[in-house]
Amino acid sequence: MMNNTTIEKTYALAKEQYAAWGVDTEAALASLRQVPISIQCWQGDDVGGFENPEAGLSGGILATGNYPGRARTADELRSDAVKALSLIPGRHRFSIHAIYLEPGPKRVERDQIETKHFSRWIDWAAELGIGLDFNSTFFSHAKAADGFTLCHRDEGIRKFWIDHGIACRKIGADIGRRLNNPCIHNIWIPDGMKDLTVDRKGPRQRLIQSLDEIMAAPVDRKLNRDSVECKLFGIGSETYVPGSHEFYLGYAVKNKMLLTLDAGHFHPTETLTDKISACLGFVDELLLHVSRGVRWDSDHVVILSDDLKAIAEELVRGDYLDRVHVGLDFFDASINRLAAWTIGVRAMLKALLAALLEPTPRLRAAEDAGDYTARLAMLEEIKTLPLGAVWDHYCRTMDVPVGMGWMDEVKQYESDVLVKRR
Ligand code: RNT
Ligand code: ZN
Repeated sequence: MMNNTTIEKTYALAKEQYAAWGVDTEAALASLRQVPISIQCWQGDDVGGFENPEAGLSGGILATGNYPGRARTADELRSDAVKALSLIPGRHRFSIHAIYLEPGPKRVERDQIETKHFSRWIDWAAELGIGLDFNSTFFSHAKAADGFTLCHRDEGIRKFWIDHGIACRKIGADIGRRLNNPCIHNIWIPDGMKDLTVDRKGPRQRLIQSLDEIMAAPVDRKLNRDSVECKLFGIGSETYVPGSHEFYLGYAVKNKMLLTLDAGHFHPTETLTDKISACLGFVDELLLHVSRGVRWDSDHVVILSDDLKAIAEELVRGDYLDRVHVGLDFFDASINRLAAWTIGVRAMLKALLAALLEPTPRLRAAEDAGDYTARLAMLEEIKTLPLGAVWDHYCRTMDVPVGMGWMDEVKQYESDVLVKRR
C-alpha cells in the first residue's frame, strides 16, 4: 500500500496538472465534502426488514445471492452500517424503510406505525450526527400480494395503504424535527399488471385519489419532504405500471412534491442524465435513486461507469447539488454487503469528484463559441487526468482507508462478526 508521503507527492503533481486546466483541486474537495449521499439501509439485509423475519421480499423487486452475514436485527444492521461509514469519506445520510421498524414484542401493522417504533434509529442518527430519510413500504405484505396497493379496487385495502402513507409522513416530520434536518420521504408502490391491460385509467384515477389523501395534511418542508418514484415495469408488472414517469412527473409538478428518478426504472438504454435538467425546470427538487441495472432493473452495486459520471456531471454543471438529493438504491446479496455499500458510495463520490474537477468553464466557452471540435478534444483529454491521486489524498485527509485498504477492514469484520451469523 502507498505510504502517506507517496500519496502527498502524487497529489501535489496532480494538483499542478489540474491547475494547468484552470481547476482548483482544493475547491473541488471542499465542495465534495458538502455533498451528503443518502445510503440505503436495505443493502445490509437484502430488503428484508424487521417486521416479520419469515416473510420474503415481494413487489417486483428481487435480491439474489446468499453471501453469509446478512444483518438479522436492527442492531446488526446499524453496526454494519457504522463499519461501512467508517470506510467512506464525508458525512452522509441513512435511508430507512418502514419495514425496518423495531416494534417490540407485538407486531405492529403498517397503518399503525408510529415514530416510537423508529426511536432507536433516530437516536442512532442523532448520535452519529447524520440525517435520516424515510421510505413507506408498500411491498412484502399480504395486502399487496395481488399486486395492488394505492391503486386497489378494494376500498378497505386502499384505505389501509393510504393510512400507511399518512403514518409515514408523520414519522418523516418527527425525524426531521428531532434531527433538525429535513427528512426526505419516498413513495414507491409496486402496483401493476403482468399482461394485457384493459383499464389503464381506473388504477391511475385511484392512485391520484390515494395520493391526494396521503398528501392532504400540510407538513412543514423544513421537517419532511415527500417524493414519488416512477417505474417502467417490474417482475409481474411487465405490461402496465400506473405510477409511470408521465404520471408522477405530472403529479409532482401539480402538487409541488419531489420527484424520484431511479436509474433502473426506464428503458434499458435510457439514462437519468438528460432527465435532470428537464425535470428541474418544473419541480423544485429531485431525489435520485442511483442504481445500476444490468439488462433490467437489477439493482447491481453502483460503479464508476460512464452513466454514473454523466449523472454527476449534470449535477455539477447545472449547479443542482442543493436541489437534488443523491440517494442510492441497490441491493446485492451475492457479495459482502458492507463491501457493496462501500464500493457503491465511494463510486458515487468519485463520480462527483470527477465532475467537480472538470474544467467546465473552458468546455462551455468552446461550446458557446461553436467550437465543437475543441469541446470534443478537451472532453477526451480530461478523461485521463489524475483523478485517482486527488481521491487518494481526499481519503487520507478524511481519515478513511486509501485504495484497497478498506477491503482489509471489511475482511476483518467479516471474520470477526459476519461469519458468526449462521
Ligand atoms: C423498486 C424501487 C424502490 C425500492 C426500494 C427498496 O423498484 O426502486 O425504490 O428499490 O424502495
Ligand atoms: Zn428506487
